[in-house]
This record gives sequence, C-alpha cells and structure tokens, in this order.
Amino acid sequence: MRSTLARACGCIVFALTLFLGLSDPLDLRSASAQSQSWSELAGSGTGGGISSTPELSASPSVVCAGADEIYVVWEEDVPSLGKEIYVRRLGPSGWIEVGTGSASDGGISGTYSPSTNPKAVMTSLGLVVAWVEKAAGFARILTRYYDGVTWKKLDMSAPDDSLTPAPVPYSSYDSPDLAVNGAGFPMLVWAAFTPGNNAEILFAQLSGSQTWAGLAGSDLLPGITDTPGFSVQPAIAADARGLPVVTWCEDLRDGSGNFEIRLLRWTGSAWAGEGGSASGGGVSGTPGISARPDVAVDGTGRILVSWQEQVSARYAAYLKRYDGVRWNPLGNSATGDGAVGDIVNWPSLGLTRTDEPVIAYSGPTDVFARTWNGSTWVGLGGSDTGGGISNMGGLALSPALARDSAGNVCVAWSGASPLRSYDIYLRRWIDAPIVPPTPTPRPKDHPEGDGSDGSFCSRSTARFASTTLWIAGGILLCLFLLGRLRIVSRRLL
Ligand SMILES: [Ca+2]
Ligand SMILES: [Ca+2]
Repeated sequence: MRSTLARACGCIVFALTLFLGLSDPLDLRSASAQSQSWSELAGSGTGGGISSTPELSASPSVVCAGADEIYVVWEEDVPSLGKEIYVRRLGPSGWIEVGTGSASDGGISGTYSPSTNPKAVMTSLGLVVAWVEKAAGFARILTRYYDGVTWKKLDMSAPDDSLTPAPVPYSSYDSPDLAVNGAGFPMLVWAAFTPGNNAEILFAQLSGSQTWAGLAGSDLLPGITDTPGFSVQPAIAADARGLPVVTWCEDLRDGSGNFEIRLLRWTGSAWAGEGGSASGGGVSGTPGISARPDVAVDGTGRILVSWQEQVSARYAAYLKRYDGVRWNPLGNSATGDGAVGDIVNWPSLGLTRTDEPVIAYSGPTDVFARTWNGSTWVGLGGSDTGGGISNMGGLALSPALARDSAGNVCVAWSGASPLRSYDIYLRRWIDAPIVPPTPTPRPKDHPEGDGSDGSFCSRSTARFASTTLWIAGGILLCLFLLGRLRIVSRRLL
C-alpha cells in the first residue's frame, strides 16, 4: 500500500515537472532580453556607408520591400558626367547594384544633364524611381523602373520617358514624390512652375497600359491646386483604399507672408479636402511660414501630416493627425517648439511598428528622430540626444524614412564623416525581443502569422498546447491511479 502511494506521488511530481517543462517557451519569451539599437546593415552606418564614393552623394530615398529587401536611391556627383541617379540594395554580404551599373558611371539616369532629387517606391512592376532632369533651360520629371533584369521606361508613349504631356513652354517641374495605388501602380505628384509667376501641384498615375494619366485633369495645369500663389513641395501617400492623399505648401500671397500646409485626397470621384484642409489655413493654420510637409496614412486610415514651422528665428517640426472631423496635434506638436524645437532641414515622417508617428530630422549637429509614445514626444534609444542616429558631428542632412515588413524603422541620410565627402548612410531601429529557438515547431500556415515577433498568436498557441498536454497528462494520471486503486482494492478484498 505504502509503495503504491509513493509511486502515485512520484507520478504526480513527474506530471508537474512535465507541465512546467512544457511551459518553458512562454517563460523563455518573457525573460528574453530586449535588443534595442540603431543597427547598421552591412557597414551602412560607418566608413563610406552605402555609396562609398569620393564625390558628393546626396538626397537619399529609401524603400523597404521586405524585412531585408532594402533599396536606397540617391543623387551622385559623377566626375565628367555631373549629377546622376544611383541605386543600391542590401545584398547577402553588402550593398550591391540593382542591375548592371546602377551605382557606377551614369547610374540609372545616364544623362549629361543634372539628374537630382530622386524618390522611389516599390510597385507591381518593380522598383520605380522618379527624379528631376534639368536640360535645355527647364526641368522635367523622368521615371524608370527595374523589371528584375534592366532599367526601363515606364511610359512607352513618351519618346524620352518624361511625363506626358510635356511641360508647357518655359514651365519647369520640380519636387517629385511617389506612392503606390491600390492596383500596385505608381502614383506621382510634382510641382509645376509656370511662366505666370505661379506654381501648381500636378498628379498622375500609371495605368494598366503603362501610360501616365491624371484624375479629373490633375496632370494638366492648373493641376489640383489652381491658386494664385505658389503651390510647392508636394508629398503623397496612399489611403486605405489605395487612393492618393496629397499635401503641399501654399503661399497665401495675401501680403501677410504666410505659407500654409494644405491637403487634398481623391475620394474616388473628385479631389476634396478633409476638415478644411484645402482652403484658408489648411492643415497648419498658423501665422508663420509653414513649409516642407510630409504625409502618412496609418493602419486605421488616419492621415498624418508633418511640416516645418518657422518659430522665431528657428524651425520646428510640427504634426497633426486627422480624426475624421478635425486636425489634432499630438501633445504640443502644433504649438511652440512642436514635436522638435530645433531643426535645420526638411523633417521626414514615418510610422513605427505600433503606427505612431516618427519624425526624422537634421538638427544642428546630426540626424535625429522622435516618436509619439502616447503622451509625449521621445527619442528612440537616444535618437534625439547626443549624436542622434548619424553620430557624425554636424554634417548629416536629408533624412529619409521607411518601415520594413517587420515593422522596424529605417533612416537613411547624407553625411560627411571625417576625411570623406558626403556619402549615403542608413541605420535601422531594432526594438523586437530576441526570440530564443522554440523546442517544438510552430504551425506555418496560421492566418495570423507565424508569431516570430512574439505576437499574441504564438503565445496563445503555446499556451493552448501546454494546457492540452496538461489535461492529457492529468487524464492519464487519473487512469493510472484508478488502475492502482482497483489493484489495491482487490488485494484488500
Ligand atoms: Ca498656385
Ligand atoms: Ca502658416
């Protein structure tokens, strides 16, 4: 009898040990170290960075098409050619060319005239790049896409692949920006300067037949703005339906010297403002100079607009988010020193893993970033203090932001490290926990993802497995004990 009870107790202890052992994956996750750092990728943050050329490398644009599928496009001052557009992507062991010669000689532009201000986006056709091409006294917008083998014209109907229709005489195009629409095709905005001392914002998107087309005449003057003052510095994002949302800087030209940030979106049938964004003070609504806007749309469809606001003799980064009725600041993001009180360059807007805004900016010394944590504006791992993200000591400009498929924020910039001219650099903010190898394979086809980021899915799966095994163990134990009880009772009888 005593030995039977001892064996039963041993079984209980074994079952408890088994249960605790199966619970290990959860405990390991919760106890795992958090790795938070601004990491360079294959030398992208030090030395010659991504470009690594002896000449001037400037105006980067960054595209994250996958967790490690990262492209960087910039303008390179090439000896004997002038400014050309260069492209590299992150490869297995370094930053490689995208097609032959994309970051050497004439790059993807290959013109003798200045090619500047590139922007890039990933589309169903492949990576699309647009830039400003200055030739014969005026500037056009040129576009190319990479089909996986070579760089090609986007619009076969245009003889020189410039936007059609060609600019009216003596007009000039500037400031292209790109996004991708619901059909996977590129959407393009740009500013058109006209002979009448005016400028308007134009929009076109690529159709299925690979021709650029406007929406309600948006690719023809007077564009989507049609105002007496300069409408310049456009930025574009796609809304939840893949329709364009366009913001820009408007010179009110009312004698006040005021510039405001305005916004229009395509509703599906017309260009319309939101919450008064297309008239008067627009989104910004301040007496000072509001300029250089950027726009993003978060996962719930809310539009966010950042811009540069002149405050006394300095520039601050401001931001507002549209809640469907009005444009709201986040904390003090649209008064006083705003989200950031001292910037010297166009602030760039992105979204964090949790869809909160993150603003990258060049401050007096370096490239920095701040994000909204729900109650105040803070740095990410020291990104708003000391040497910030770039850590180059005063020679870092033109930050560009993108979020990779894992939710990590990438920031590229043009900076000059000691004894070098300006090169292109990039660092990625890693804030995910280090997930240890799990002892049992996870289901690969779970609709909510594989849970590799420690998500609710994998936790609940592990918890379910543990509970099931615990119940099964308990049933087996009960059966075993019942069996022993029957044997003992027979012996006693
Ligand atoms: Ca205008
Ligand atoms: Ca203003």
